[in-house]
Amino acid sequence: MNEKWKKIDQYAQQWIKEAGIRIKDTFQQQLTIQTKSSRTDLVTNVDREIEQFFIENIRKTFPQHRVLGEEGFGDCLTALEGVVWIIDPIDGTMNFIHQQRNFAISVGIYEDGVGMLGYIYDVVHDELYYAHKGTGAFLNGIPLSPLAATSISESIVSLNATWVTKNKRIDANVLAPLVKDVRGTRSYGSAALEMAYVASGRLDAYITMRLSPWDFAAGLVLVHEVGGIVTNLYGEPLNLLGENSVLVAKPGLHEEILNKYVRK
Ligand code: 2AM
Ligand code: CA
Ligand code: CA
Ligand code: CA
Repeated sequence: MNEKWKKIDQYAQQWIKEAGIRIKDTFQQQLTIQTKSSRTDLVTNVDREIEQFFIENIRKTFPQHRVLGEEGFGDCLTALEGVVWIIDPIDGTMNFIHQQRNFAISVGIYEDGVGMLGYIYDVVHDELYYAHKGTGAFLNGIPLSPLAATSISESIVSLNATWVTKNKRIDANVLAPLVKDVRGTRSYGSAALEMAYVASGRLDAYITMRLSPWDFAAGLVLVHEVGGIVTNLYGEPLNLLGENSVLVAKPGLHEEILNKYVRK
């Protein structure tokens, strides 16, 4: 890693750990909870405070860098030139509120649209998933192994039950046969953690119908570094400036899910 990226990486890790401590410190406090687009789309004062913490630090230390953050304190981006930090201060806000676990800080750092660094920090378990383009992926400093092929019948796939019941985004019959054929399904409620679980082999695939760039920016770097595949549900590259369906999977499994279930 050259000096420029070493410096960015050092600051990113320092701020992520500090943000984790700040989040844990709020566990004893009363949260202010509001809804955004719907009754299930939640935000708290902590989501906002943590995003602002990152943005203040980035602006002070790297004034040329730009920030895309879920809670809207960053820049309004229409293109991805230069260095862009894509930040989700708390991914899994509903879990944060109800469970005080199963959430993560997600930070992806891109240059001219290319993912260079990815961090997913599981605050409660103190597990930092980290990847640097071309150097590999790590969990608390230990290298993650390249992903090996798995069959559908031996795989654990993460998806929300919403996508196999009547919904606005996908016919409920498309993914129901997949749910029957796999060894098991799971749903953790944090896209970033679910991508980190695919990267670390805890899951074999993750499917969802609606994610924004801050949900997957870090996970994309991480999964690519271990040879996993990330596309939308139609096999196309993800758009880093808009909403996407997302299919993350081990190499052969990705193709099999697309060909046998989605495109059939
Ligand atoms: P969030 O907790 O940062 O909002 C929940 O299934 C997963 O989907 C979480 O990673 C959540 O991120 C993400 N998500 C994306 N868009 C969402 C929305 N409109 N409402 C709820 N969760 C959303
Ligand atoms: Ca949210
Ligand atoms: Ca999110
Ligand atoms: Ca969030």
